[in-house]
Amino acid sequence: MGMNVTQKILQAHLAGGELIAGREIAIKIDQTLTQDATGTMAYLQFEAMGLDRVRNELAVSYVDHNTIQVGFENADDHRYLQTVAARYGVVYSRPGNGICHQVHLERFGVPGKTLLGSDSHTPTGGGLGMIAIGAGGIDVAVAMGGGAFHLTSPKVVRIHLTGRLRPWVTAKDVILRVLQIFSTKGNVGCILEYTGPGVKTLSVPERATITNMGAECGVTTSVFPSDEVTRAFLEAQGRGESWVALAADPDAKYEREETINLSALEPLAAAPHSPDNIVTVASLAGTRVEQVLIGSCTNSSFADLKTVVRILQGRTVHPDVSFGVAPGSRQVLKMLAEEGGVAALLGAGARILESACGFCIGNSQSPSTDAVSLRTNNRNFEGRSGTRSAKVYLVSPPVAALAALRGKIVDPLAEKAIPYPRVRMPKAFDTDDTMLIHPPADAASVRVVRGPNIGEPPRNTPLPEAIRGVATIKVGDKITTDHIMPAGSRLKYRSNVPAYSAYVFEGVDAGFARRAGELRDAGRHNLVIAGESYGQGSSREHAALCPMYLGVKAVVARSLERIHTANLINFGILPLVFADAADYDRISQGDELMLEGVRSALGSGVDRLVLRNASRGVDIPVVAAFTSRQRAILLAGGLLNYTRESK
Ligand code: MIC
Ligand code: SF4
Repeated sequence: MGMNVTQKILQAHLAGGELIAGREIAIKIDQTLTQDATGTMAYLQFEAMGLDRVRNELAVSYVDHNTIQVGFENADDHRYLQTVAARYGVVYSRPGNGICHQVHLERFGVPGKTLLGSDSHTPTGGGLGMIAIGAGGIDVAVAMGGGAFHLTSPKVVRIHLTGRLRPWVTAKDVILRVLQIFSTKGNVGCILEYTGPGVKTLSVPERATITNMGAECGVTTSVFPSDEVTRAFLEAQGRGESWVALAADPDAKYEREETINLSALEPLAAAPHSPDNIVTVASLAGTRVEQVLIGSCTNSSFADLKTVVRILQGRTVHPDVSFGVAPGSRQVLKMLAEEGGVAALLGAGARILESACGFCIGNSQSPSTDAVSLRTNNRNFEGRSGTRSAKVYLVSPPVAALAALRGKIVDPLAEKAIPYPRVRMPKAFDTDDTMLIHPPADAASVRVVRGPNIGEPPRNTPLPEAIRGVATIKVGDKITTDHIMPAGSRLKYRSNVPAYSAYVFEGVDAGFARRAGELRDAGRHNLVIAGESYGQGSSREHAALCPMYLGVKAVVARSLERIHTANLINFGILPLVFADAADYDRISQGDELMLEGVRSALGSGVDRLVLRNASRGVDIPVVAAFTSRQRAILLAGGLLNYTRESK
């Protein structure tokens, strides 16, 4: 039987299990990437594993998130990351070299390889025909140590592309359409695979925009075939030898199929406060805009920014709009500068921002109170921008550029004054890699430097026989990891778990951390009660690690997202699902809850537990469906304890 691209890559990397959708498989990981906000913990965990050198083909450590450097903490992290990379054989991408996903696509991605990254947008690599998956830092640490990555064998969903994008309609509109079809929930365990005649009309960076933001659907990853367009991109990056052709067999099977006619798409936007709240740009025309920001790992390629330059050239940004541009990489910025694009942007009144995550993670450029902010990134969760009352719309770079000029949202299809600039992909990119530092061959004498803000990752205790405590918090649907563990101005505590833990659920219920800490100190347990799709969004394992530190032992939800579930297990927190979703209503915040005999139940392979709500005198059945490996990790109190025990 024919195979699709996903199956071909997974089959070639299979290290355990069978490719039957829904079963657990283990795959060999060729490449890993980390970024600084998740990286310090990942390397501390790698060090705790006691290996002498990374064992996978290529490990790259990027510094792109915490580059704002207010106070010593970020710079201390960078110094640790640089020295630990040299010590253990990791390539170090210096701050200023660009956003991990953009740089990895340009300089390292290889069709047909597997990539595991400690960032949820690692699927960007799918634009090059990789199986590129986001995971928690500790899973990446294990992969750097040569260990396999465990995942659910995916349901492969085909997205068949026909037609060709019209002027002013872009790859961003394709992925916004995908989000309209699939939404941000209910897609756990799926991989989106793109096929059809429309594929060859899209450049690699356009494909990468699509696979990048596929992360918002909650899928495992997204993948494109590798074709002549891929070859041309790699050749232009001076890496033509990395190219291999990769396509689905004509009789390949898929679990579900959707067709998108690129010719019929129109400019779309994700309205506040969710990436799947899709509306047409035309329906927003006339909305006044106070801020426009172009950049992020979704939309900051050379072609994206050149399109923006051509729209803005010789024109001036509206006086009421604060307008910033963050090129995705040093390569993009340098090439724009060499062509005069930076001068054109400055001439138009742009603020040139660092080639880093910056505004996207909310560590700068917070909008004014109640402002409408148009951004080209991938997440518009409430408060992520740093301003709770702001209304963030996610759009394509040309839609953003037009709004910056006019001070209001413009329907580009009705645009008369400015012709749509069709930008060609360059024949050769600037491949200056001087901000990549390769590790020395003999690293035994390298001293790893840790600043005072960098603490050991805290250890959990083995799972107790009984969990007895309180529903310390009850939250609703679609709680993201930004709700659980805010980034933005709190980012500098990423390497200091006790300090960072004070902000768990900060924007949802500022009293949570104090209450949870008090219960923990009194020897009781904390339980989190949640609605649907708990743990959407980022891969940050701090959303499990910090609750663990506060004594959270279980999360009971209507449904849970993939990376967060894995992170909870990795830190010894039980992720449980209501057997009957209606039982969510039978628990209130503050109720006394008990799970008796959990250890024995898990040890014996039982997949249902009874949660006793002592405050109401009711028993609630909950699903504890884990693989035998996950049970062992939970019993040990997390992956670090488990890895030590199984040595
Ligand atoms: C994000 O976009 O939310 C982040 C910040 O890149 C996160 C990683 C992190 O929290 O460090 C992600 O997407 O995984
Ligand atoms: Fe950085 Fe934003 Fe991309 Fe996350 S989504 S990696 S914060 S640019």
